[in-house]
Amino acid sequence: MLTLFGNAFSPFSRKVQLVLEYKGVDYEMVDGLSHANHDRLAEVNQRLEVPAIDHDGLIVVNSADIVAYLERVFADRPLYPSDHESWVKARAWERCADTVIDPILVDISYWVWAIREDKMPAGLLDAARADLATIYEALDQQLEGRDWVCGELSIADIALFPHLSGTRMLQVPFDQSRYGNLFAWYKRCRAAQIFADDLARTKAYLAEPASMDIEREKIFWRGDRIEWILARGYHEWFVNEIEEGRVLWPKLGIPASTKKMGGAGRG
Ligand SMILES: N[C@@H](CCC(=O)N[C@@H](CS)C(=O)NCC(=O)O)C(=O)O
Repeated sequence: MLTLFGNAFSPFSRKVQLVLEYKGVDYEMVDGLSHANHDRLAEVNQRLEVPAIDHDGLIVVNSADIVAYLERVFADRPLYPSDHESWVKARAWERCADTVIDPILVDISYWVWAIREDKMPAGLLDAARADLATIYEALDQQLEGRDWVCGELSIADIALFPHLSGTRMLQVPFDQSRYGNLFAWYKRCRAAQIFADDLARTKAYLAEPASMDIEREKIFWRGDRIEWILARGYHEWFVNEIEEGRVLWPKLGIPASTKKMGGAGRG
């Protein structure tokens, strides 16, 4: 039995769910960010982050580790390219999605979904647009002459899609006139069943009242997201957030020695 502790609004959780769907793995989904499931999530991930999976009692946390685990255990329909160069590229784009694109988009999203009375600090949206433009440009070049980021559909496409699907709503879209290859790729993704299903799940989740049962007053701040906001000069704003009590810190994510929390081999 495989349980995904996820959330339909979390790009990392969506990445893992897309992989499960692509590989045709049966799983049950628990909304790990809902207040109602707080204790269940704490049992599998001390950091209180989604995604995490429980596969017959073996717990795996962190999306890239989960996907690597799924790739080992469910080897059919591989998502990492077999040739070395494409493998390196696919990992690099997965990492870029996780650690570069996610921080920018999430850091400008708080004024959309969080409960707050202030406005986005001046210049933050422009900083996001400037940084994203360099990423869109690189992706557009990478997609020249290719249907998918690394040739065949791979983890690169799956990791990027959930983030890029939110860019219009966050007012940082990639225009067809400037980024034709990227725009065509996004259309190609949307036409594929797994991505269409992913968008439908997120849309349905946002429309239901249960989606309000997550923490929306305090922001959960972790490494990459802090790095981007500080690197763009918003340290005073960030310190004020801490002083005003609007920050939630992740707990220490130390692997436990028991099978339930650990990384020991299965079976
Ligand atoms: N490096 C982690 C990042 C996961 C992450 O940032 N999860 C966020 C949701 S997107 C989370 O669980 N935040 C806790 C919260 O918002 O309370 C991964 O790749 O799985």
